Amino acid sequence: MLEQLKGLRAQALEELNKVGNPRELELWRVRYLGKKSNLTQILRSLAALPLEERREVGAQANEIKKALESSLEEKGRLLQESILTSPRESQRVDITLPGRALPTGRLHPTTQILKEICDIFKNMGFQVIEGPDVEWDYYNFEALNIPQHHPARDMFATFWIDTGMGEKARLLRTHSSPMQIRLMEKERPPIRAIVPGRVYRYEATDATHESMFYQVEGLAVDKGITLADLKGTLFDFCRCLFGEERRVRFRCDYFPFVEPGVEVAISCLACNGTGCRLCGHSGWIEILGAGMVHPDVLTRVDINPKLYSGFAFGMGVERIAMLRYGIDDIRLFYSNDLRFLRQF
Ligand code: FA5
Repeated sequence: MLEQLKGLRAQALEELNKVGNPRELELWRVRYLGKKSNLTQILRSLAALPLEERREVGAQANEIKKALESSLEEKGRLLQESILTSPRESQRVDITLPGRALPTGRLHPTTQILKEICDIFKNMGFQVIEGPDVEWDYYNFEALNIPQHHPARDMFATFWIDTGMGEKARLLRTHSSPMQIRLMEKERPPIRAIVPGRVYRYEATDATHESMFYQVEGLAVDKGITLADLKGTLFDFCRCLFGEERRVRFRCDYFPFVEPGVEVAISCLACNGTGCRLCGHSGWIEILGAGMVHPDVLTRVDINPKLYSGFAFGMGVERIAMLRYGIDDIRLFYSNDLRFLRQF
């Protein structure tokens, strides 16, 4: 029996060496330490042995049992450690594989051109501020010399906001010019600021008209500001954005809140001024309206027009982006077509 015990120990330890996972370890435990294992059978049969043999075999069997139990415990600990530290085959990372390119986001063409426009004016000393999209009739029209029933209201087809009280007082701003009033109400000259933001018009869309688009308003008020300052500022701006080659047209226009009023157009990029669908066969694309701030507007915000004068302008941002990037339809900007957006 002593020989059998020796062999059993050697075999058990040899097999334990080959165990590679917790499942195999459990099978090993049942085989060598379980109720039906040879070792347990030997321990149970001790009572039937003569006293001398019982002592010797009993001591030996118990020693082997203890040794196998501690080997089992040690092996369990080692297996657990290796599971935690070495990833399974399926989880292993092949560091020799080339990396997968992640799709990167990019700025919308409107955002890109807005940033460029703001940078040009910041370099000229203009501060950048923002204002509300939902506006009062007073700021959008009244304070800009466009009272109720003034025909100029037809220039700005308006989205009115239903206040539930039946009156037309709140609206989605139709242009960025209301910010001229808000600015001059708060600040005293010298003022030099631009205001980028969304504006809304209730009108049919076509290649150069959207119902929601961006404008950048500009305002400069100080002593001695003249139309020459306005012209110089806008020509400089056009040169910075479009380069020396592009032709710039500066001619009279009418806006009730400026006197005199002007509009600036750029020679069409698609046809180079010969006339096409994009420019309505005129060869020019209008990018902004401007003028000298009307004395009545200055008076309304308590700025003395005898002492101060100023210029203002409002430019269409998408129209500028169209000229800059050669886009021939403004409706592409907000149709969320990734094939279009990925080009910028
Ligand atoms: C105005 O909105 C005036 N507030 C501009 C102004 C400001 C004049 C300060 C004098 C002093 P106008 O409606 O022309 O003007 O619009 C200005 C620019 O916005 C246009 O030159 C054009 O570039 C752009 N624009 C106008 N309507 C649309 C439209 N539906 N879709 C896209 N861009 C437009």
